Amino acid sequence: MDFRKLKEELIAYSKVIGIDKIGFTTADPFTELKNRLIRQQELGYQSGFEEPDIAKRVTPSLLLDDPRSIISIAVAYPAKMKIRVESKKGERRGIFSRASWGMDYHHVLRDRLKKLEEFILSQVPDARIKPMVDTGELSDRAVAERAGIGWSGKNCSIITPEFGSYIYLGELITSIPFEHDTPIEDQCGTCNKCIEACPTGALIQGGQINAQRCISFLTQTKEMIPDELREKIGNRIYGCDSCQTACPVNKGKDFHFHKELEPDPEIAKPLLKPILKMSNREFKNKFGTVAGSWRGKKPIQRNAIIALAHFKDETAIPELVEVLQKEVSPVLKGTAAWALGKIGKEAALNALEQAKEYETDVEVQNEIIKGLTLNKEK
Ligand code: B12
Ligand code: SF4
Ligand code: SF4
Repeated sequence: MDFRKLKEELIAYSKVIGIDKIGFTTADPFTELKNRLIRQQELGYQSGFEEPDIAKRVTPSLLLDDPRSIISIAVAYPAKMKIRVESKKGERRGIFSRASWGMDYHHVLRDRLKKLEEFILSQVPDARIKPMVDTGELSDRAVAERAGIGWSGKNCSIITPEFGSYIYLGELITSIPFEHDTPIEDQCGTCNKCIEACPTGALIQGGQINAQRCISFLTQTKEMIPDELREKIGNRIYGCDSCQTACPVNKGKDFHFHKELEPDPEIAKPLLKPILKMSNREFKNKFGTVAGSWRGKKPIQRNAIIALAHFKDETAIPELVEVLQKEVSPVLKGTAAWALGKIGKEAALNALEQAKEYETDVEVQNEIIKGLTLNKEK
């Protein structure tokens, strides 16, 4: 079999099926990454969403028998909405980060990887292939970097000269010894804009993140968010793009190649108040197809409450009082108490004072007291 020819055919085919960049690398262990992962773990900088088994993360041969190559793919996503919706006084909106616009990218990339796999199998029926995107063991970025898709930026993202960093990544581990591509040279240079732009100081230094402080991570947790970090979330209800919007390489980059990735502005930038009253079914109907719904309704509701506090939206007081009085989740109740304190006004103060009398949950009580203090400071 002429694997060089097959590689050329695969590259040509990838363009037909909606892959924007493809690269090939060896299936050698990721030795530098291994040390990095151990260090990140020691420092407590990991998010906990990563595959916990470091050996599997860095050793393709633990994932596929006798692997000979890894094919990395990138799919570019839009940076701007074609249809704009405005966040107005009394009708405030939250924002999902760009990586959660349009259809959940896991489906989109799995579809592309499946097509590539089928193509390979049509030529090499006994090939062994293992696809993965995001939830797999490998570091999609480390694979992409080594396969020459882009360089690893100081903001941690893989940056392509063509599409910037607004790309999703996925890969196929294969048993075919494809010729490998060469990595791209780091082009960050002396620039430091992403580190300066990070609202929480989560980027410790170029290429190193403390995920526990990253807003993207915080918006995906299920617990109460620490006060100091709550203040920084703004109106982000899922994910964060600040270290990418600050990046000069992304300037003017806005690609609309894939109609499945086109955002519906009512979903990607939704009105905040209705989110607080949504049933599980309503939530699933509205947000079920986007990547940002993977943790369920409550984290998005908690983030919507924080966003309303950020806007000091007085018109949201009735909804927030209802959460404080009727919600079961202590996280939502507590966050609503804090938000009522931030917004101020008499109705908010009255609701907090009432709740202080009957609330039995310690965590919620703490937030009520905090809310009362904030409210009285106004
Ligand atoms: C856990 C995770 C997170 C965590 C932690 C992020 C992080 N930076 O580690 C949180 C929840 C914070 C997160 C946020 C985001 N994520 Co995320 N996430 C992942 C996941 C599941 C694992 C990442 C991981 O293992 N991190 C551990 C670090 C140590 O390794 P790494 O970043 O993968 O690899 C690099 C470093 O190890 C570095 N490195 C290795 N050795 C050394 C040594 C030195 C000295 C240095 C400087 C660097 C260095 O080089 C590697 C290659 O770049 C991947 C999917 C996957 N399976 O890989 C998606 C993934 C990385 N996320 C992705 C995206 C889109 C995001 C967000 C942009 C989403 C958003 N808008 O909110 C943000 C960006 C935040 C940021 N600045 O990184 C994309 C990245 C696409 C791209 N262009 O790079 C991925 C690949 C998902 C996908 N398949 O498309 N994410
Ligand atoms: S995603 Fe936001 S919080 Fe996380 S590192 Fe980038 S700018 Fe900082
Ligand atoms: S903002 Fe500057 S330093 Fe950060 S990733 Fe982009 S080019 Fe690199």
